[in-house]
Amino acid sequence: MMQTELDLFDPQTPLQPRWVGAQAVVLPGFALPQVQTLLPVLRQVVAQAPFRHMQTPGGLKMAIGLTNCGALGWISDRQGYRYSPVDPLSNRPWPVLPQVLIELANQAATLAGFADFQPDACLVNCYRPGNRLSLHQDRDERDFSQPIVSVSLGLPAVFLLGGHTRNEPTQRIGLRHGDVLVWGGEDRLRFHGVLPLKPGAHPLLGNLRINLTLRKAG
Ligand code: MD3
Ligand code: FE
Repeated sequence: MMQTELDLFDPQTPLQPRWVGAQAVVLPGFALPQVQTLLPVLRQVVAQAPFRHMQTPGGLKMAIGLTNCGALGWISDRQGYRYSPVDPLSNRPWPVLPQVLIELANQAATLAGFADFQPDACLVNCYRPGNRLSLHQDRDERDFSQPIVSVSLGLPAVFLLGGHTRNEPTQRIGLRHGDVLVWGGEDRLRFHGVLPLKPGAHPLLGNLRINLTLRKAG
């Protein structure tokens, strides 16, 4: 059965942080206590700035649906990848970054050893079965000494964590509903990606995986 709640009495419940790099840690189920608050808040964000399939600089349409909230949002078009203070669909500022997300990210970053993390951007990725994210680095932020915090919701995924060059071997890391991943320091610029999402039905999100990445972009 798929995990929907944290069962503290289940000895299998993974509560231990798993360090997957010197400064990269998975906090299993860390977001679960906030999920009932997060989902309506996310619905509000998507109502103001809907998921859309952005163009890559090469002219292809991305399969993953994207939107943003916060002072800055990550965008892609024929001009390239960058952060923008306005949603190009509406020419209006992105929806406000909800306080519950700022606090969740700040608490997770603190546990991982990054004090005072103050995100100003949250990229929201929406995966459907078959969608994948090819190996890449996150290099569009101003200050690489700032960590990134990701929150996984809905269908589980296999995350690929590589090295500092594209050709190094990757480790596979399972990410489930409610898991939070924090990475920074020497792991901040590691190549990473997501394997094709397997079909399934999550009790709260159906056939979707939503990934939030909280960043200090500006
Ligand atoms: C560890 N998103 O939006 S988040 C992205 O699941 C992105 O949607 C993925 O990569 C997703 O740019 C992965 C977790 C993640 C992201 C980047 C990392 C973990 C990382 C970079 C280095 C090490
Ligand atoms: Fe990334």
